Amino acid sequence: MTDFDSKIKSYCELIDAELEKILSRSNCLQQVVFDAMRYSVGAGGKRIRPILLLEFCRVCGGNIKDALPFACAIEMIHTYSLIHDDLPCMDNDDMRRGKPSCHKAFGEANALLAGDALLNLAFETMLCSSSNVDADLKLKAAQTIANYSGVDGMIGGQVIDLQNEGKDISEEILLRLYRDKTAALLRASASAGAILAGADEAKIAAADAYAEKIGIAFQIIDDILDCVGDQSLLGKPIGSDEKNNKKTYVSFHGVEKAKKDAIKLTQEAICALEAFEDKTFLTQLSDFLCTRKM
Ligand code: GRG
Repeated sequence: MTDFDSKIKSYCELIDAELEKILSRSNCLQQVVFDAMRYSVGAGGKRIRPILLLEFCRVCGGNIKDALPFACAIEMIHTYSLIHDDLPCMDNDDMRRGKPSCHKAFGEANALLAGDALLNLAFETMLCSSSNVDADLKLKAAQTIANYSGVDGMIGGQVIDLQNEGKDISEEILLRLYRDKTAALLRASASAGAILAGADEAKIAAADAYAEKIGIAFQIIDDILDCVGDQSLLGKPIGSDEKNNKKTYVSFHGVEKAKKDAIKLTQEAICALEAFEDKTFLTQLSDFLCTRKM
């Protein structure tokens, strides 16, 4: 195993153990919703957002144990967005992370409530965390996460996406959509990690700029995988964008240019890491995301 793989593994173990602690509950009257929350959180995501948060905290001189509640919170917000996105009133997807989506396994009402509950629990986890981090920094990190995941960020992106379904949108709107729907939560993760470490504004801005670039590249890669990916690795059928007549970066430019542009954005992201002394893992993570198959 490479150093990079073992670092990913140890981050994932730390995050998964903490998520398990936060979400474990037995024999309560609302058990079904806890089961639905645990089912979706535990369904095998890559944990990219919490890893980014912990690593930016570390490279800015912070203690990753102190940032762990925030890392779990960002994964809970990400999972809630996937649960809601799969609902029949949104994308109506039956599979997620290689398993039946939450509403297929637990019914629509329970899936809706599991998503809502994860969002609330995320904020409770951040605001009640008993770490050594200064209260002002915790507040600033939670505010940043609220802003990027809300109506001016991820939710806003989802609204623009739904409103433009089947329409002939411009490339400018498409990129705005990618920035809000996909890059915003990655920006929240990187910025919150730097904030919790007490980084200065220049470092927070560099973390944010890095995550914006890899976020847009991430969505372009997602479009490529939907076209030419391996559905057994992706855990969901491919070709859904074409089937739904959805405008994507690939439909504008084709797979080859999309690949080139994702590489260019990744290189620009790596340039933003100049602000940090220890950038080995983040550089490797950028390349890993750019060449991912799932
Ligand atoms: C419903 C509020 C609300 C928002 C939905 C996140 C989102 C917005 C929709 C999900 C579908 C989608 C294509 C989102 C773009 C971001 C993206 C590619 C998410 C998948 O992230 P991964 O690959 O997932 O990190 P895992 O399963 O590895 O965690």
